[in-house]
Amino acid sequence: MPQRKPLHLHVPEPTGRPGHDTDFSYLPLSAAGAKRRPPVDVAAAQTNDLAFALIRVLDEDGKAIGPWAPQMDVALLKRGMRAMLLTRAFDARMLIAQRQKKMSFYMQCLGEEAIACAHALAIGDGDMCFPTYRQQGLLLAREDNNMVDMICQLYSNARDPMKGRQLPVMYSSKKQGFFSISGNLATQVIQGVGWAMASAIKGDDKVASVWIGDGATAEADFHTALTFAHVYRAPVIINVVNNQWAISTFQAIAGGEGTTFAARGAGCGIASLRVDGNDFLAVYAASKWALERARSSFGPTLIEWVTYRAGPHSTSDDPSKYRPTNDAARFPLGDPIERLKKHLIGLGAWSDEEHEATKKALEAQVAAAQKEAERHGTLADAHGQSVDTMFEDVYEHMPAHLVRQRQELQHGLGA
Ligand SMILES: Cc1ncc(C[n+]2csc(CCOP(=O)(O)OP(=O)(O)O)c2C)c(N)n1
Ligand SMILES: [Mg+2]
Repeated sequence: MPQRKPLHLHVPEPTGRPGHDTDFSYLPLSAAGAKRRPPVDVAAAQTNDLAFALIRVLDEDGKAIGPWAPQMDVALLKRGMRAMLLTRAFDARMLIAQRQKKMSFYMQCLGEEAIACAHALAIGDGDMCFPTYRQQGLLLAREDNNMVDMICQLYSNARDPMKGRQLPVMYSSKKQGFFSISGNLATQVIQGVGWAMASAIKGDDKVASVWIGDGATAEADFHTALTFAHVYRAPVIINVVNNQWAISTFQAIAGGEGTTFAARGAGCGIASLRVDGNDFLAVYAASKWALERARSSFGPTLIEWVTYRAGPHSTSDDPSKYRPTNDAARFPLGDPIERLKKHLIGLGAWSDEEHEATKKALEAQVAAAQKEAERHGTLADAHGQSVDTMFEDVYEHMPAHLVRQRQELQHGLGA
């Protein structure tokens, strides 16, 4: 009898760990301008090659090249630059505020700013985003954004629009097309696809844009949502932000080894693109393409945005324990702000001086909003909502047992 070899499992490992560099050759790249741009009514199967490519617009010199180079005037590009700088300044200041105990928790999107900021410029009023906790740029890029409200939410203070019922960073703003964030990862993909289906059933013209990280795609909800999106050609964009990490877990553990996250869409009959997420122009162009496709009832698009989470997962994380500290600097797609800066300077529309002056002005804007928010308290000085507000906003008419419990609480607190 021939001896059979014992079976064994494959457990993917990142090539880099603290003390030795990552080999980024695991990430297939394409040259800027190299990939075709199909018409927005293309059959989903005709995009399959684009799920394994990397759509890029900005070349090494900061020039916009190829069929995906979008029509963006200088004013819009500068708006994008300001949005990214504002997002970075906001994150930096809120990180310090968390260390000062003014909030319990914070999450930055350092290195990923182009994705939410460019997408925000592409999306239409009335469209609904179903974001994760790392798309603060969707709000910060909007001209009608209220930064004070955002900081009050982070502080869980008396003016917190979420009344202290949500973890800090879980903003919600219906008016701004920013659906309440769910801490239960992947649930929103299914909800967002459902929202898009409802929009089509009503005969409305609004589309949904749903967001998920590489790690969370391993959840069953993601796959169920893809099936619904495909079957009914829901007017939705499914954004998978592949920032290489899910806390301390490398993206290969969620299934990124030997295939791509965009390929999940291709496998489900959904038009799929894999895009350089640190290329502001590519993000804008791909977002516009998918929006037009959805709005014309040609069906959903899945976009994998390739980027790198340059900061810790959250203020509770220490990435130096599981990855090399120079990883973000060595990531082959660079920094999104530096790349757009090079492009704008190349156009003769920006300079180092203007960059620094804009950064300073935006930092002052964040500081002023923070000061205003602090008038309503922070977590540290316990100026939160009164406890008995937790009984409100669930039922139109409060049931008797809750009225009784609230009275007991008020009585107990007063005693
Ligand atoms: C269903 C569920 N499982 C686990 C968690 C805990 N958790 C919060 S964030 C996170 C990592 C998610 O990584 P990814 O989807 O790649 O998004 P990223 O943080 O990189 O933006 C995990 C495991 C959760 N919130 N919900
Ligand atoms: Mg991730």
